[in-house]
Amino acid sequence: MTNNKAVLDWVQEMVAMTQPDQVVWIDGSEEQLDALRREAVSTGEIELLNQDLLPGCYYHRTAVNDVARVEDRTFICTPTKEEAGPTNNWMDPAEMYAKLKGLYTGCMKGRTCYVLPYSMGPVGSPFAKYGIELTDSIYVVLNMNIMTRIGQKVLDALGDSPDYIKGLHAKANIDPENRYIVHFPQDNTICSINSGYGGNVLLGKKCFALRIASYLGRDEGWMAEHMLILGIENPKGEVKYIAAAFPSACGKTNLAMLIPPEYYRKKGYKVWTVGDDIAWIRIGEDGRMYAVNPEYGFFGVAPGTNEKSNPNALASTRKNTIFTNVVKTADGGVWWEGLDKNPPKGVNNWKGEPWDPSDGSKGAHPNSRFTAPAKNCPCISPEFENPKGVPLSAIVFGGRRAKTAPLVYEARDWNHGVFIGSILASETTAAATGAVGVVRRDPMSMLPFCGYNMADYFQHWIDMGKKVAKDKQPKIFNVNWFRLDDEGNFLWPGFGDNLRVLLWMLDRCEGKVDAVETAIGYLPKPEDINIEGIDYKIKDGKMFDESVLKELLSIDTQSWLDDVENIKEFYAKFDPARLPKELKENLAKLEQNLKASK
Ligand code: GTP
Ligand code: SPV
Ligand code: MN
Repeated sequence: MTNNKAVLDWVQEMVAMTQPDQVVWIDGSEEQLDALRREAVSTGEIELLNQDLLPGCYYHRTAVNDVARVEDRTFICTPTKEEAGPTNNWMDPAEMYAKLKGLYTGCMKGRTCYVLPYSMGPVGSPFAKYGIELTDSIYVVLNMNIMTRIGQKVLDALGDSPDYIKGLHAKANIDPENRYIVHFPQDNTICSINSGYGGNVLLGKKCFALRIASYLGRDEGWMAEHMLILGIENPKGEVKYIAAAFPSACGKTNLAMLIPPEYYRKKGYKVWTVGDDIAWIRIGEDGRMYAVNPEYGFFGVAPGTNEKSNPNALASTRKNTIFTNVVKTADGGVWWEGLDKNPPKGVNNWKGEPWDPSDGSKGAHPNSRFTAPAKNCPCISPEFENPKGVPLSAIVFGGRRAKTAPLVYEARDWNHGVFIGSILASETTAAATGAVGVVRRDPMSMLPFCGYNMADYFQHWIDMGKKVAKDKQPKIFNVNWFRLDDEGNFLWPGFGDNLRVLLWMLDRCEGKVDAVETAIGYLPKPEDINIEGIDYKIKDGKMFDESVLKELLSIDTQSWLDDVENIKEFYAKFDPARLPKELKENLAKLEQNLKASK
């Protein structure tokens, strides 16, 4: 399939180490993919779902101990520990290569090694980057076929160039004690072993498009971010684009596909999805920031997805989709918590065990997922494949905060916006193994995904801002859809109604509304967030109204001062010489402002 010596030599070397019985190159043809689907069905690796209900759809269960990203087993192996920084696990590259060699040697005996060429970004576009993943999992090949552009066309576009990202994945024994997800940024290499779960094994996604790409982007003057990209079309037909960084399982897919509330739909507003997880951002010829989605599909959280919360995501999963760790129903359909109020009876849970929904246990894993082609999405943007990307009007950061963070606020300027991103905090979710619901700092939602020292990453953000003229810089905002009342109910309706907040942002970008200057940044005047038509019950006897909006826009100075102490502790992890002075200045200013407003 290729004469590329750099590719052939590397494949040969990896095959000699892993010792598969066969090597199969993936050309991307439907015939080959279909044969693989049949083979995986015959071995039970995947199950065919009801083809009348869900044509082209398959079902998969992972090992019970292998259901999420493993941050404690994810490494950035730069030559020095300082390059990886205090927020990444690090090991000396030579030591790690030796350890991995021990684990990989002979691990594909009796198996087939698939050689999978893939592209992040449209093949042949100047912005695309290519990778080759070696894997012994048909499930991985089939998922990568949905999530990326694969096959012969990628090798043709790569030609003789040695400029590709090497990825070696082996399931081995799915042994959690020897599970490693390792990045060697200087070698353009990713090694993954002993997992079969999404983000650990679909190497084009978090490993390449974020960890390796963030490293490349710093050197090459662009940015790889954990962001959705959406377009908002107004009744005049003008479309403005927003990118938003929220930590895992904090609402990117939902916001990217939102359906405007009826009030806005009637007026002619539309939302277009460009991406739901990853944005590569470059400065375009006109000096503005442009974002592309390097992916080709959605690897979305299933629980909570329903006809009301996210009909576009649901519609995207009705054909040619792979479901992982959800419930398979008796008629060959799928179910998960939050799909509807009728859990199927007499079927197995995601673990494959008999399951009784009335005992309170969950049928689907909280991090169960669908892998759906982006082109299935009813609101996929016409610009989805535009190799130049879309111009950004605004950048949004957000997390899950029960208290403290208001519904929305705006940065005073780019550097203040970088500061706001750097202090992003959120409650942990089921998307990674470990405790759920613990507040942690997750700068730019990149804590698990930054491929180098995060202090240098902050500096890169500051530097990128300097390359863009002030009037062309996207405005930066922070949002929190997850504020709770004292009984744990969401105060804000969320989902489609989030558009109301995005429209305030666009009004700010166009200079159409004023804001209130506060200690933390600019807040909306409550009357500038349109709440007409909101019909949201917070709890029995309490409907959303203007007073709730005011509460959502209030700032509790003491809890912010407590947060400042926490931010200081977080910043103290970094080498003070590396942490940008602009961030330290903004932290000092925040503290000073809060004290003055007390
Ligand atoms: P990753 O794929 O892990 O990066 O997640 P994501 O950021 O795309 O999150 P997603 O949109 O899948 O949402 C995760 C969970 O948050 C789902 O259970 C949603 O139902 C819930 N969620 C999303 N948006 C909102 C919102 O506006 N309000 C509330 N209350 N919940 C939301
Ligand atoms: C996330 O955890 O942010 C995801 C899912 O998007 S995974 O691909 O597993 O990383
Ligand atoms: Mn994600």
